[in-house]
Amino acid sequence: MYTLYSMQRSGNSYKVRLALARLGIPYRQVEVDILQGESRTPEFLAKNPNGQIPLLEVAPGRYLSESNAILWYVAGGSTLAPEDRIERAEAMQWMFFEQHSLEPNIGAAYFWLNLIKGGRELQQHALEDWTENGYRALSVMEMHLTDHRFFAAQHFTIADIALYAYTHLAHTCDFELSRFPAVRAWLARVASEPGHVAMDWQPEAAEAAV
Ligand SMILES: N[C@@H](CCC(=O)N[C@@H](CS)C(=O)NCC(=O)O)C(=O)O
Repeated sequence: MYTLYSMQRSGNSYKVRLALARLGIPYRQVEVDILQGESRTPEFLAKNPNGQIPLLEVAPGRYLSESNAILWYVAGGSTLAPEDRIERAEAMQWMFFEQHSLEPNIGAAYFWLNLIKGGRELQQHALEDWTENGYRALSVMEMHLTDHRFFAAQHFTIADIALYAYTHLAHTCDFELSRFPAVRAWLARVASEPGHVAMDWQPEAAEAAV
């Protein structure tokens, strides 16, 4: 059985929980509190030298990091991971976009405004850039979703899971989504997919970090 090192309030970790739930794959979950430095201990760094979650133990002693790489691994062979050459490349295109244009802006705003006490004051200058670039990313998504139901392969894929994680949190960190009707319709579409779970959902086998 997989072991997922994850933090409940981490959007990158939520991507993996969402995919595993949707695929009906059982796993053991270990909560890692990054705010307490639990991803930077020597024990954790031995598993992921990059000191970040999510981290999936795919076989004893074999670890995979980077949320979107984990999505490709767990979804491989399912309809969530397109196999057709161009559809696969399009899914990757949107997952790279997520990491380069969405997560560093909306993800950063979410982290500092929701998880760090006094984060707004500490990051006032950076917040302006995150807001501008986050809105730009939302505009790109809006343009695509105006005439597409999903991001790749014309059906729900891991590209949607990757983009959903931080987009569905955008309203919690000052982003006003009323300007993006197609994005809001897509958020509702993803949330109504069979097997969808919310960010606070945990698998039955969840365990506290030791
Ligand atoms: N590109 C990575 C980013 C992972 C990431 O930023 N993880 C954050 C939590 S969402 C983390 O572990 N931060 C703790 C740290 O960097 O010390 C991914 O997509 O998995």
